[in-house]
Amino acid sequence: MTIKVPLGTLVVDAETGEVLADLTGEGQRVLVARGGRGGRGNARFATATHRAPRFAQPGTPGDVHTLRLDLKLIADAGLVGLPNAGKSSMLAAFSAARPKIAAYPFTTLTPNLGVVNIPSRGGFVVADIPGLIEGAAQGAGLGIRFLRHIERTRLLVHVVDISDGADDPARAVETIEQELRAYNPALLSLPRILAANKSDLPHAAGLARLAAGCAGRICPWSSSRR
Ligand SMILES: Nc1nc2c(ncn2[C@@H]2O[C@H](COP(=O)(O)OP(=O)(O)OP(=O)(O)O)[C@@H](O)[C@H]2O)c(=O)[nH]1
Ligand SMILES: [Mg+2]
Repeated sequence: MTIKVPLGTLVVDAETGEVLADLTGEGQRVLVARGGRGGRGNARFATATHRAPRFAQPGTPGDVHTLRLDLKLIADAGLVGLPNAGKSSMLAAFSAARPKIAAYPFTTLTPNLGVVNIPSRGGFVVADIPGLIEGAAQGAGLGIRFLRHIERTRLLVHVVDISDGADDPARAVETIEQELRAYNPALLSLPRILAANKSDLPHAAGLARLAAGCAGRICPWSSSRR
C-alpha cells in the first residue's frame, strides 16, 4: 500500500522516536513496513493425478509499526513577527499567494507558502507563519508549534510594525527573538533581516527606536501599494 504525503514529511517511529525517513524530494518513496510472504492456495498444488488437493499454505504476517508523520514545510525563507505586523501582507506583495489579511491579531492560523519568482535566478519559497506573542513558548496565543515549519529555512525575515500607533518596535524584536530562542536556539544562528513594515504610515518615532536597538539589520518596507 502506498500512502501519499506532502513534501517535508518526517516519518518517525512512534515508540522509539527514531526518524526513519525525511521525505524532502519530489517523488521520493520509502518502504516503512515490508509485507509478509504471500500464501499459496490449493490450486497451486494441483497436479495431473491430484487435481483437487485439500491443502494450502498460509502467508506470513507483514511488519507492524506504529509511525508518526510530522510535517516540516520546506521553505527557503520564513516570515516571523508579532500578530498584525504584516507578515501575510508581505507574502501577498511578493508572491502569488493570497493569504487572509486583516486588521486583527491571529488572522493567520496555519502556515502559508508562496513562491517568489526572480526571472534571472529562479524562484524561492517563503513561509508565512502565525504571529508569535510573549510567552508563546509556554503556550500563549497560538504557541510555538508552527516554528517547526521555519526550522528548515535558510533565512528569517522578521517583520516589525514601525508605524507610530504600534508598540515599541525594539521591544517587539526582543520579544520575538526570545520566543525563537526558547523554541530552538539554532533559529537565532540563521541570518535574520528586520523588515521595518508599514513605512507608508507616520513612523519617525518607531523607526528611531528600532534603529537605536538594531541598526544595520533594518530594511524599510511597505506592503501597501498606495
Ligand atoms: N499601512 C499599512 N498597513 C499594512 C501594511 N502591511 C500590513 N498592513 C495592515 O496590517 C494589518 C495586518 O496585516 P497582516 O498581513 O494580516 O498581518 P500578519 O502579521 O500576517 O498578522 P497575523 O496573521 O495575525 O499574525 C492588515 O490590516 C494589513 O492591511 C503596510 O505596509 N502598510
Ligand atoms: Mg498573517
